[in-house]
Amino acid sequence: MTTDNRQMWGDLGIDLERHDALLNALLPIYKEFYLSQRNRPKGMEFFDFVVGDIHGIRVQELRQHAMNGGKVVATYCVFVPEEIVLAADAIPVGLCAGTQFSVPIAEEVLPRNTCALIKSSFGFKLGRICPYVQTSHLVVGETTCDGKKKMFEILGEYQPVYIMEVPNKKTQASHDLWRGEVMAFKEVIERLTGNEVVADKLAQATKLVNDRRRALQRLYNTRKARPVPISGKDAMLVTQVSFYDDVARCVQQVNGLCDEVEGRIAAGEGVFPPDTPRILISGSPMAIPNWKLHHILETAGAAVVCEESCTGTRYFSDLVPEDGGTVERQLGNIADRYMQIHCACFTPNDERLDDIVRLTREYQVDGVVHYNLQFCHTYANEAVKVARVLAKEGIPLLRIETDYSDEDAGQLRTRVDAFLEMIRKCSVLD
Ligand code: BJ8
Repeated sequence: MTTDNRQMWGDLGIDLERHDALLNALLPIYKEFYLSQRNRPKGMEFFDFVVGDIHGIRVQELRQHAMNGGKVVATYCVFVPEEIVLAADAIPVGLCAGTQFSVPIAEEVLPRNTCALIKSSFGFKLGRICPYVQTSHLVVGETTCDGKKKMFEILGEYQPVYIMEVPNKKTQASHDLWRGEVMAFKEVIERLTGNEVVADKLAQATKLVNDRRRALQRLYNTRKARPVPISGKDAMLVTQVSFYDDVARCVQQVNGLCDEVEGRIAAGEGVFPPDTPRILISGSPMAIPNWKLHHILETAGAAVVCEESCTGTRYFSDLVPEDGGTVERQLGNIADRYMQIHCACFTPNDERLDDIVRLTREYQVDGVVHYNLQFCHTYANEAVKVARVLAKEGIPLLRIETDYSDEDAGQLRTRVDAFLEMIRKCSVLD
């Protein structure tokens, strides 16, 4: 932690005492969860550095951009089209919302029976402990779930907020509504930056964001191998970091990591033995630094091989067509691609069920853990259908409802142990 960083955080209005406490809590957890893993790919060193310097160089870069007259646009949801932000020479940054640290601060204002992701993100702003939100000129919210939607109204009292209306159905009228929202967002970003979104720049930005999607798809494809060449914890960290790192740098680092990991596959090398139970996690997103469930599973003898979530496949699965054309046409393509994100806020959302079944096959999964943040009603209710469809497929399911605290870690560990035991017994009987 350098004096320059402290100066920068002070200038950003950070509560330094709280911020010190956050970093002092976070870094030992990272060491325990991540650095204790054996046989990690060397390419993870970059991501270790990024976490070790979590509020350092990247914040400096954003600040420099702002000092040069550029804008920083913060987001909380994978529905916000980053292509448009980048095309206007602004920088999109996905905000952290994955720590218990900021939850009690948020509970001074928000109802306690709100999901931890919402409370964590709001607490970061209220407690002035996140330099990313302090650096941003605009927070873009969305009307996905009720809790978020209403939190954004209150957040707007502290920070400029713009809310995109995400429809709740997938009808033609919903598609039209969303296309209109994407067009309106372009105008908001143009007004914020003073830069017009022109066709060439939008095509370049689309290619760049697609490159990141392709790199993450490539990384996830390596996890289909047996033995799995990278831990679930590491793979998820890569995705989490990609939400706020520079997009081009991230593409380069992820592809470099993939070169190495693909080499491991060719050499038959893995991080866990080949007979390790393979788990798909499906459900609510896991924003950085939420590593709790992965850590419990992988220290209990499982390998997390895929996440069907917005910090997993929903983030990068589909590409935007890169065939260019007018701004209007490209925005239409962007809108259509984002409507393929199967968030539980949609009704019906059967495509997500199809995705889960398909992923269990592609990743040769032995069991699914449905991860539900407490008080997240959309995913909790959708879990009923997930359970039915997996029962039909004969795939074991463990439903977990939790928050960011450590209070239930012991109980979760017991349930995970029993689940893995059951999977092992089933595979012996097969
Ligand atoms: S597209 S999943 S990132 S909304 S966990 S805040 S749903 S109560 S995060 Fe999400 Fe966009 Fe959907 Fe993805 Fe509400 Fe549930 Fe909390 Fe959630």
